[in-house]
Amino acid sequence: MVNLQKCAIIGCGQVGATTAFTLMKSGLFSELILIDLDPEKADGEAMDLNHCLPFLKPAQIRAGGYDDLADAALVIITAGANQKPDESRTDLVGRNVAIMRQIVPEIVSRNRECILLVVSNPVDILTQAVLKLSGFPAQRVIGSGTVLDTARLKYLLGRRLHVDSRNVHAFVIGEHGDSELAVWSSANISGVDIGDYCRVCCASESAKTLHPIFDEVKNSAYAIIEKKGATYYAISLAVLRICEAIIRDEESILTVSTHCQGHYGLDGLCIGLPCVVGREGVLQILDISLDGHERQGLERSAALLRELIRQQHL
Ligand code: 6V0
Repeated sequence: MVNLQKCAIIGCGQVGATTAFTLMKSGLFSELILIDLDPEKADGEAMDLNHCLPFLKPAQIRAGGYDDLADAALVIITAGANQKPDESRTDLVGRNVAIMRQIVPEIVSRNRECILLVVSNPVDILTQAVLKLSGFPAQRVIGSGTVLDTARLKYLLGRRLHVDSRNVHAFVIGEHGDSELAVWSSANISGVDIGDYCRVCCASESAKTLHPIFDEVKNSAYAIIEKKGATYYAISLAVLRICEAIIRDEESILTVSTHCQGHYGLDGLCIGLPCVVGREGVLQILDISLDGHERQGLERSAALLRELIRQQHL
């Protein structure tokens, strides 16, 4: 039996440490285990985080080894190389697949009941790798997918249309990377079609003038990495959101990376799609309607991922 109050994070770099901080502040888990190739780094992060506890809800936060994750309900993988300026996520594939080959057998030899949440990039390929290496049911191997990209689109649309980004409903789907796409055909503001919303509330805009915003979404990581070297705050909240959906069995719709078996005509690959997420992981992939242009974009994104999967023998 796994302990729903316990989570392990593998990789305590910028994303892993920020995720640990975010999870600790949320109070979602009462036990956090930090594991890193560099045990001193994990220990230093645990010490720093523990010093927050007098300001927060009680929790146990400690550096550990793989034996410590035997009863964790969730194992989050943030280990691996990150992008340097001018590198794409797919440039990381060989290095990070090799790291998954080290990590996953260590996890599954101790815990076969947990949910594995992959954050390292290229996240769709690594989710596929973790799925294959773990032998877990597909619903319990989840990638953070395009949850972050969807948040970036909501933020930018909200800012442009002068509306709370929580009232913006629009999905980014496909590869978490250069081939991802925005599903404009169903984008809406609290149920009002985005084109209609522009007409009623924001006459200077139209569905068409908003489309270039998506380039900014796609290039966000490049822009941030160019300026400060890495991205970690927003992804940590995206991870928290996925963890909440799982641990509280929320049945929330999130664009996580999941293994497709026939959905959207795609088969045998992990890719970001709107999914219902709850205690058992991905409960359902939603087959939302796409227009012809979006369907082609998704197929192009899937073709790119399929080629990387082939090259990596996954
Ligand atoms: P970082 O700061 O270099 O941290 C990586 C950590 O992984 C380091 O502490 C390493 O010691 C550790 N590590 C490496 N190999 C192993 C191993 N075999 N076992 C255990 N630990 C290991 O990178 P950062 O934290 O910035 O990024 C981590 C990953 O997250 C990268 O692949 C990023 O590209 C990816 N991101 C994914 C995002 C998403 O939306 N899915 C968003 C941002 C970053």
